[in-house]
Amino acid sequence: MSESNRVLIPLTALIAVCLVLSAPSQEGRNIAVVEPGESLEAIVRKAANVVPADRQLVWQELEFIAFAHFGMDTFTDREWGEGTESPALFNPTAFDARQWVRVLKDAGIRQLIITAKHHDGFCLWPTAQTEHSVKASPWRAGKGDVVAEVAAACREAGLKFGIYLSPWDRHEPSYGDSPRYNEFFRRQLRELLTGYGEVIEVWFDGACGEGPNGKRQVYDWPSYYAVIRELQPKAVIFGMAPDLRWVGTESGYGRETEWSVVPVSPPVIDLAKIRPSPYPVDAAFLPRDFMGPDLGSREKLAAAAALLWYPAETDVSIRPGWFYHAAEDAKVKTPETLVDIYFSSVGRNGVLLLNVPPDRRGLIHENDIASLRGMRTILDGTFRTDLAAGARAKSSASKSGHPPSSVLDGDRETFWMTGDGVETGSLEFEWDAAATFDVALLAEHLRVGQRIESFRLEARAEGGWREFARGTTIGYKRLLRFPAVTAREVRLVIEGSRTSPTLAGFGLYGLYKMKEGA
Ligand code: FUL
Repeated sequence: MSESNRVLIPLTALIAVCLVLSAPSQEGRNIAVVEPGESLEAIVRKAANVVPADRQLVWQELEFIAFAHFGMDTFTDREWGEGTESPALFNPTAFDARQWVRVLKDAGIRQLIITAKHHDGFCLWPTAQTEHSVKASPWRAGKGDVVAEVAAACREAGLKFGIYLSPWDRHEPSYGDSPRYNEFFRRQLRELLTGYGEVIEVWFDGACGEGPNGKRQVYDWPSYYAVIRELQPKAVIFGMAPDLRWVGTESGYGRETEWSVVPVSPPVIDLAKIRPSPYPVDAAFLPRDFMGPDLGSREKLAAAAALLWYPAETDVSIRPGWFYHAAEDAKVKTPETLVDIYFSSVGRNGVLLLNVPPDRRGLIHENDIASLRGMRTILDGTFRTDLAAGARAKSSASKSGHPPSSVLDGDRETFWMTGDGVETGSLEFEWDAAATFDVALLAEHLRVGQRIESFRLEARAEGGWREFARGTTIGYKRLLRFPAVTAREVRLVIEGSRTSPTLAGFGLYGLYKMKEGA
């Protein structure tokens, strides 16, 4: 059995797991159980061989996605409605989902998640489960369907589509009568997952309250996952679910050290319930937020009962609030702040989920559009020319079939790798003429796992190699900014890795300054 397969064997499920592993797909290989008495060294190597499920990898490759908080709160000027709002208030005057999608696509965003229902319970689609929806509103004489128009606009423009269905529902009378509300919620999920084409992400927060009966609602998470897996098997589930982890802040800034493999132990995971299936964790996982500053270091791994591929999604709003408020029109984040957030989320092994809340017209506001355009100008200007592309690459040692030139070919499927058991290494890049740069991009090949723990970048100067940047984790993508360097030779030194490190991409760029183009 190969190194990467050896990681996943809860003894009790040996045979069935081996059947799953024989498939070419990555499904079912995103969790590894730690055996009692296993050494730290063995656990670390095991963590380095946990891989994303296919749906997690597809999501990661989107890099930059959007949220549209739109609904009753847009018209009441609130952030959290109470559930008593009259549907008569919902009446956008110039609703145009195509405008949203155009603006987002131009900004380089690849998916849109709509708030189909927020905490106030008002539904943006004509659900059959309650009257508290667009069909009771004056908008389009009660014949409108926001979810349908957004889904269609996304499909037309080639954007992926996702839904946020708030479990907390302050309107629904059955809320708090747990079995009844769970059934109501599953029915709503069914409507959304059958009536609107492909849904690629379902977003759950953990907000929870008491119902009119004075009882706290107990959500039946595994039964919600089952509906999603049945109806949209390619969708990832965010937050209160085992697919995607909330990064832990709403600032847009991820951790400098961001491991996609995190240790899980009871009560978060019930080892007896892990099943060899494409969704091995669904029945075993007790959802909660993972918020500490260090989630995946060796020290944390040492105490793990299991190791889960659980990557970070970094959500932030372009405005102070999640919903549109006219009073915040002058508080839209600047292009420079959005770029800083991009570097600190996408550039730190996360996916950026940027909320752009449409206004009362049902349009993205001009100020938000201007900021997004400015951000795109800076990002395009920065990443248009990869100065590393024309370099000659050589390395300390590489595994056969994984030459150093693989990191410069723009293809994430080809990658450089050290020989078996070699956990450090270096790559050198050389040009005919000196280049000047102040941004570096590094990318691991996640299909074999996340491995690199520490690295430095050096430029050849008189008297030898001089360090100009360093970092810890890389993962899907690591972006670094540093004072400009001019050099003809650059070296990446991998100082530590959990097993043989890989590198699928390497780039050097000059950060675009807004005034140059203004
Ligand atoms: C939270 C909600 O309470 C906020 O209103 C917002 O929707 C944010 C994205 O998620 O859980």
